[in-house]
Amino acid sequence: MKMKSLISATALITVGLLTGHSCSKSNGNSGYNSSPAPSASADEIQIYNMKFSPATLTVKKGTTVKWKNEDSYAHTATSNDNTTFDTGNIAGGATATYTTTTAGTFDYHCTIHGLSMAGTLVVNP
Ligand SMILES: [Cu+2]
Repeated sequence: MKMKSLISATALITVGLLTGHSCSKSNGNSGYNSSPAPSASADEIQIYNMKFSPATLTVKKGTTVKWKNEDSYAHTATSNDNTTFDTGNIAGGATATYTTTTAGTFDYHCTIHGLSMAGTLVVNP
C-alpha cells in the first residue's frame, strides 16, 4: 500500500497592508496663461501711447466698462456729449470705470489731449 503524501497547501497569508491613502492636495489652477499681454477683460479698454484700445468697444447695457491707463501721465475718457460719462483724470497706471446705463453709440475723447485722442463705446440694449 502506497502512502500518498498529502501535500498540504500552504496557506497564503496575505498581509493586508493598510497603506495610508495620501490625499495630495492639488493646487487649484488659478487660470491659463494663454496670452503674454497684460490681462484685459472683455470689458476693458486700455489706454496706451495716447490711444484707446480697442478704439471701439461694444458691450451690453449694464456692463461696467473699465479704462486702464498704461501711460505714465493722466488721461480722461469723456463722452463727447459731456453728459453720458466722464471718468475725470485717470492718473498714469490707474483705472476708472463706468457702468453703462443708456444704450447707444457714444464717441468719447480725452479732455487733456483733445478730440484726436478718441474712442467709441457702443452700448447694446
Ligand atoms: Cu489723454
